[in-house]
Amino acid sequence: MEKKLISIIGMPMDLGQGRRGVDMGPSAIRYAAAQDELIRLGHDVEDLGNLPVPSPESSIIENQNLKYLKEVAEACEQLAETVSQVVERGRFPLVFGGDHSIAIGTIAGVAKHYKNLGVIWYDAHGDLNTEETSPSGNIHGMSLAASLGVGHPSLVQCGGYAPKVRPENIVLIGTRELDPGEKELIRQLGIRVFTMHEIDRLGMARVMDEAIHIVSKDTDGVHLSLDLDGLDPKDCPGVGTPVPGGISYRESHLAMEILAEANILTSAEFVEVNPILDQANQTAKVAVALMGSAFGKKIL
Ligand code: 6HN
Ligand code: MN
Ligand code: MN
Ligand code: MN
Repeated sequence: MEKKLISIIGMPMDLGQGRRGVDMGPSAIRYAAAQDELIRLGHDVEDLGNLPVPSPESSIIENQNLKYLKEVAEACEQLAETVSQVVERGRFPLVFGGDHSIAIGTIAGVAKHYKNLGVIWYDAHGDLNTEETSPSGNIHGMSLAASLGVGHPSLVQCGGYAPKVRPENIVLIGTRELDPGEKELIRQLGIRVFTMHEIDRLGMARVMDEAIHIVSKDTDGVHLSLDLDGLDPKDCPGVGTPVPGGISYRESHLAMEILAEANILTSAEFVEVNPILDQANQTAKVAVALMGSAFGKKIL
């Protein structure tokens, strides 16, 4: 892989979901030596530090169906601005979360620089809820819907425009838990979903080949949104919404290696690492290992 100019941005967000600790995700990923790993692979890496995100103690829930809407929306606007500046400087935005609500900001910052952005959503979940369909009111379960232009205006309009992505340019990988409203939206929009069933049946190599075909067809950029709960909780215990029966460590490395070979990524985020729920920072270490593979690390 050619040398990439990478800018790390930490987003210590935990307002998009119900459990404390995911705000420490960026520190945990840094502690697992993300920057060293990327430099070892020959890339130019700068770390822009963390953006400010309010804590739950200084915030109030005004709407149980859209918890911390104002705070999440404001923080995502800031993230969108920072990510956009990184792209303008010709660099690759690499965002460390934080819960998955931050994807609203990352994608808002990236998508305005592309005519058609492809998105790979690597996750146990669809994150395709709205305030009407969400069982929890947690915004981390709504971020992909918002990027598609579906949901509350404060989220949908992040960055001042909508939608960010078209349904035909996104793929979900590793899906194994969808709420009824999410299934309906998937059918309505015709989104391609590679559930665990497809991964078991076709194998990860074929899934990735098909996924890459979809996200790179008629697109000029591809964003990877990797929720660590896409992996099996045995490999990644440090996540807030674990779902058994997930993608294995090896399958995930293969997926990242195939992505590196295709050389299509223009931005990425690694989210939902919660060190409080983790075992000896294992989940952050997996995040860094996968980053290595995505950025060109080979065994031989
Ligand atoms: N994530 N579908 C559930 C909800 O509350 O909307 C879980 C969402 C999980 C979101 O893991 O990023
Ligand atoms: Mn997610
Ligand atoms: Mn998830
Ligand atoms: Mn397309």
